[in-house]
Amino acid sequence: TPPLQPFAIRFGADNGTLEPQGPTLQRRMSDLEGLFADRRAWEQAVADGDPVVYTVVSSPVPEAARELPQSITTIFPGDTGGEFWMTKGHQHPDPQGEIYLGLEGRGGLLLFDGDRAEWLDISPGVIGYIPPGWAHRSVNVGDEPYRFLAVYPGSAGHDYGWVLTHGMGLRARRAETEATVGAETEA
Ligand code: M6P
Ligand code: ZN
Repeated sequence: TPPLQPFAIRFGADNGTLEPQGPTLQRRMSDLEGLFADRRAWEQAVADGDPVVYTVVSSPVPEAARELPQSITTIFPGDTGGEFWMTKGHQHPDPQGEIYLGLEGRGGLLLFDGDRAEWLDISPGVIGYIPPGWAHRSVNVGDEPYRFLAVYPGSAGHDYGWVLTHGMGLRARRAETEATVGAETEA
């Protein structure tokens, strides 16, 4: 397909929409198998109505080489076995950078290069930079929806198997006594 023509995209920072809009997806608890530390709590949540954990709406810019797609992800508030709701997380098979811009709510960006793990607090107005070669996962650490804009190279791709094999180095847990960030080393 030939490159797109110039066009404007209106984004609704307060409702997570993009206009014009491209593909959208919804990830339910059952789509997050093997990712939460507490498997029993995950199974229970799937049995208990399999809630939508997050949604992703994309602009019409395709995931194709040299294009620059964008998407808005909304992670709903919650925890499973004390671990905050989060995206699956992925590596880019073609290691290229990405940026996330916080739009609403309180979240975090968990980064792991297979050796070092980093945690960035993301709130409205904060840009998190994902360098090439770092797997990335987003986490909602608040009690309202957490929403961010992602901008990434169209040929970067998504490798989800890497995270299942290597983990993400850290987990974000709800503290026992208060609902604040608890990023802990993986057991
Ligand atoms: C952001 C971008 C997308 C990604 C989405 C959900 O919007 O990084 O490329 O698909 O988050 O994350 P995941 O693919 O890990 O479920
Ligand atoms: Zn990515």
